[in-house]
Amino acid sequence: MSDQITIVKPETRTRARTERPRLWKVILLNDDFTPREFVVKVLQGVFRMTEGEALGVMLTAHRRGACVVAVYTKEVAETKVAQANDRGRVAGYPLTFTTERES
Ligand code: TYC
Repeated sequence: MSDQITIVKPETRTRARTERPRLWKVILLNDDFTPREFVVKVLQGVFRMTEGEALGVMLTAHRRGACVVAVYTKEVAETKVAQANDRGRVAGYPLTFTTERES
């Protein structure tokens, strides 16, 4: 029995891919200089909030120091943070948004 051939069957089983993309929080930081109305306008313009939603987020950041604005995939979060911070800088305000990974 020296001519035995081993037949290897290809492994065809695949594993289900159930991983979801990681999400990133966009966080608004309070400061003492940016006017409230300006913060509301930026939240409406960049984050597509209604005036009521934007007011709520602005007031939470004002009172507590920071507020989570929304969660997005990394690229969208970074783009929105850059757009929002640019609006503040162009207008001469220190308005700051940051992003951090969720969990
Ligand atoms: N604290 C600011 C003021 O009193 C308003 C403000 C609110 C600024 C929220 C930034 O994230 C902010 N004019």
